[in-house]
Formats: sequence, structure tokens, C-alpha cells
Amino acid sequence: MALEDKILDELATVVDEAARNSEPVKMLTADYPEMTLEDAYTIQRRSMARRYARGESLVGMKMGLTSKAKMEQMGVHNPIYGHLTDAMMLGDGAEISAGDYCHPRVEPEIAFVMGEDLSGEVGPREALSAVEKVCGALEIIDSRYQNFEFTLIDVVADNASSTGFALGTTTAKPDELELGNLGMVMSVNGEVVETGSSAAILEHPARSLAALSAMLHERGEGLKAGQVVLAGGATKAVHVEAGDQVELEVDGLGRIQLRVLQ
Ligand code: 0L1
Ligand code: MG
Repeated sequence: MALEDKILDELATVVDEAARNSEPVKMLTADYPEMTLEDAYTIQRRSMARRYARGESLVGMKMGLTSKAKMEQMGVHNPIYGHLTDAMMLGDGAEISAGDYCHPRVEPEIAFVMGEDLSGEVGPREALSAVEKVCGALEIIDSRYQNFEFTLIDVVADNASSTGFALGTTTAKPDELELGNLGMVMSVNGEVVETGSSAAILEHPARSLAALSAMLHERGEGLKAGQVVLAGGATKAVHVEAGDQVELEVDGLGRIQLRVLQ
């Protein structure tokens, strides 16, 4: 750990307040260039503790930067994770207000609902055996950093830009689908903006789940039955603004819609 405990606490407050008020802040590493990845995960956990103290509860985890497109966008080679709370859960067809975000973007994702606890170093097959069901999901990410300037470490501290997610209502058991190659089409206002495949999510969403299990284990965390896991975006994220109607269609998993209001 490079940063003092007191500073980690202060920075957890900074990112938590930025998210709470949708008020962008300077990237943390501008003032603390010595911050390590472990510092950033500590800041993330402490900022989550502040949310739990306000009454939010943990409902799952997300993987971030899982596609080549996203890794190239960020110039990184490894995925990251963040925590999801009940306050981030939106229903299919939900309406969100652009004013509640700093710079909202949407990503097409595959989500798992866990049937059993999972932790430790596991292979994709074992990871998948702990899954109860799979669905499509739209994730809304909203980096809280000014001018959209951040490093990977900043993003981890900012809970991997987690803000909201809508799960599709069509679900399947993992073995009922060709999970490693589901076509995904995302449209905004009826125009296709991104097309991809679930294969873009670390080559298979189950690999993403296994990687999450291992990364959580390294830090004394794990997944619990009933929790949701967003396996990661299959394409680049797309900016949205007031008036936009977003739709994701996933092979075999139906459609998910979101509407962005003023
Ligand atoms: O969901 C993700 O892939 C995390 C993205 C974090 C960086 C960003 O805000 O673009
Ligand atoms: Mg994502």
C-alpha cells in the first residue's frame, strides 16, 4: 500500500461524494501519483462502506474493461471489477434522467444471476456451474472524473464507473444457449450504434466470471448465491443524452430498453 490510511479514507469520501452529487472531481492520481492498484481497491471498498451506511445494499459485482475495444480505449490489458448496489438497479424499460449523471454512457452486457456462492481460483466451467441463470443487460457507466481524464487506478477507485444497470427479463440456463457467441445489437433512437458478440467479453462471459472470482478471492471477497454479475461490455461504451431511447437485443435473450429523460 503506497498511501496512508487517513488519505485512503479521505479519497473514499471524495469519490463517494462525487458519485452521490454527480459532481465531477479531478482524477485522484493527479495529486497522488504514487497510488497503487491495491490502494484503489481499498478506496473502492471504503466508498462502498459509505453507501451501505446510508442504507444501500450490495446486490452483485461487475467486471469492467473486458473487451478488446474497451481495453484499447483505456490502453490497458487487464479487466477490473466494481460493486453493484440495489440503488443502481433499474428495470427493463426504465427512464433515467440525464441530469443525474456526469457523462452517462451505455454498454451492452451479459449478466449472470448466481445460484451458488463462488470464490477462489476456478475455471470457466466451474464458474458457470454456480450460475442459476443468464440474461442480457444494459449497463450505464458514469465516470466521476473531470474532463473525462483518468487512469486505470482512478477508475478502480471510482468503483469502475458503476452507476446503473437494467437486466433483461428473458433468462436462460447457461447451457441452454451458445453463451460464448451470442450476437448483441445496441441501438439508440432506432439506429444501430454498436454490434458485437458475447465472445468479445474476455472471449467468453464464463471466463470473465472465473476471472472475477479469482480477483475477489485475492482481496478476501467472493460472490454469494442470488447476486448479479455483469460480465462486461461486449463493445465500446456509447454516450447518451436526454431524449435518447436505448435498446439492446441479445440472441436468445430478448430486448432490454432504457429511456433517457431531461
Ligand atoms: O464497465 C466498464 O467497462 C468500466 C469502464 C470504466 C472506465 C469508463 O468509465 O469508461
Ligand atoms: Mg461495463
